[in-house]
Amino acid sequence: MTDSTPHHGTGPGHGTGAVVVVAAALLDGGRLLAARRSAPEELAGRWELPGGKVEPGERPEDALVRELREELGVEAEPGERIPGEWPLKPGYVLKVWTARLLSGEPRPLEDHDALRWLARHELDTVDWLDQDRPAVAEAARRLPVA
Ligand code: 523
Repeated sequence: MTDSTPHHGTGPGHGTGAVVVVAAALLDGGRLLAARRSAPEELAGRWELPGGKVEPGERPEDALVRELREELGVEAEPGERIPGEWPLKPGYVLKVWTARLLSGEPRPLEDHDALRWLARHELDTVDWLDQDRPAVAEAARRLPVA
């Protein structure tokens, strides 16, 4: 970034830099929630940590709460940021937070056609999006071994 680069109001979405996609490692009862995408075609059938794009002017944690409400019908609270960020398609970057359920039982309301709560030893049983795998591995360390 240069000193002359404006911090707000230009470029796609966020003024500077890439559009941030936030995703949640939703942890409950010693399990992690995996969500199977129903679209677009090239991603359908692959599993992801649920989330979506941060809107202009929106805080990433607020976007996370909003996306979980819209996509899963639950209220959730962001926890710690999982260190790292992962490039998606050009101009998009993925950032992940742990999250805990405050209320509701997740349902695949939009963007997904299946949900699974996975114990640590089950994490390899779904076909995760490649770009989600490092964060899933990191989230796994927060799950009980048994
Ligand atoms: N990813 C991704 N992993 C991941 C998410 C939530 C998203 O790789 N855990 C990618 C998939 C898309 C892009 O990030 O290429 C945007 O995610 P999407 O479509 O879930 O974001 P939305 O819901 O904000 O998008 P719109 O439906 O277009 O508003």
